[in-house]
Amino acid sequence: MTQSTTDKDQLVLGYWAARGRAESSRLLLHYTKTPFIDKMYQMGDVPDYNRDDWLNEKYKLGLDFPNLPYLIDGDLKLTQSTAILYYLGRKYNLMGNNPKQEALIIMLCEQAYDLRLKFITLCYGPNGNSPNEQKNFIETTLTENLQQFDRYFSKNKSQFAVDDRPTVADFQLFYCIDCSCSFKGSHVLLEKYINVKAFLQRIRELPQLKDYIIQSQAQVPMLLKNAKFGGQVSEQK
Ligand SMILES: N[C@@H](CCC(=O)N[C@@H](CS)C(=O)NCC(=O)O)C(=O)O
Repeated sequence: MTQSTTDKDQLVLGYWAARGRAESSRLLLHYTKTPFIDKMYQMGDVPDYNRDDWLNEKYKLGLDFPNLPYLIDGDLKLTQSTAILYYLGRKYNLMGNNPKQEALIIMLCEQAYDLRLKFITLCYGPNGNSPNEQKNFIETTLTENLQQFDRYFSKNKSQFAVDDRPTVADFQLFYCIDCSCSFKGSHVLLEKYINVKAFLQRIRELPQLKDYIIQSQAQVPMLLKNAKFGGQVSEQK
């Protein structure tokens, strides 16, 4: 991972030492082989989850709306994870070839993000570790979403989500669906929704991403340390 370097022209993507809201952009940057500083802030351990590593810098970076993730690209200083993702998509020509494709990309990204939001709401909530709540999530939210994504992929004639080459949608869909299938028992659904399974596999096997995905899943937790589920690497599939 590109943790530190001295080139001041390099992009800087700042986030916690977690995949979280930064990972789709990290996937894009790795896919495009863009050198970048993957600035990871450390959160303290239980019980305080000290945030000083970030707070010491938060208001010194010149961000209009200081938050994580942030992106610094020369004089452009951005926050809001989807603004960052779409900016990188435009910059690296991964936002489709026409307005129709761009609209589909945004729809898919937001749809995937909504699923992930429901997943993380459970993970950070008091019942994130409850097998019953996890089972309920799998049987309701996850089933409904995978069914819809599966139907979309079965109708879609292109090789990737909206085109014959990857776009921003592929990184967001991959990351959000893959995370949301982390509870024990989710794999049964992936055996049923084979178009979703095939899609995830196709992204996982992209030569530009293969090693990075294995490495980040092995080393970087999905969520922050204060999550009831997903804050430790050991909880990952
Ligand atoms: N809507 C924002 C939410 C950003 C956000 O909530 N960031 C969390 C981590 S996921 C954070 O810890 N921000 C640092 C802060 O609030 O100072 C986005 O999508 O980027």
